[in-house]
Amino acid sequence: MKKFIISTMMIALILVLAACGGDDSTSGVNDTSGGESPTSNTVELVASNWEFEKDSYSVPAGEVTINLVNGEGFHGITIEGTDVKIDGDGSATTSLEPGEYKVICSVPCGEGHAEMTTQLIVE
Ligand SMILES: [Cu+2]
Repeated sequence: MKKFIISTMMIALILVLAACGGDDSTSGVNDTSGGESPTSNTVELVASNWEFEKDSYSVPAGEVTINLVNGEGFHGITIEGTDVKIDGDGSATTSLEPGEYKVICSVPCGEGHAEMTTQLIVE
């Protein structure tokens, strides 16, 4: 009788361990694009002809590092109301107050240049 109880408990234990192991693969992979809350104070803007990769970028207020990557063509950025200016690939670090800043292409890059803007939201 004791043997029966022990083996039943062993089977139960194995089932519990197996269930836990199976659960692990599904947890922690909730990295969908829905979460927009800025956690990094570094933001990477990718420029192409003639747009930025995103309509807006978010960073927390304070010291912010902006990286500009030219994915296509040659572009630059200036951020209105700040001293940030990057021509071509590069980066700039500045301190930003909360607000919405307009980012414009600083290099006359062709026919779509005038509409080449994006927004930097500092929260
Ligand atoms: Cu341009």
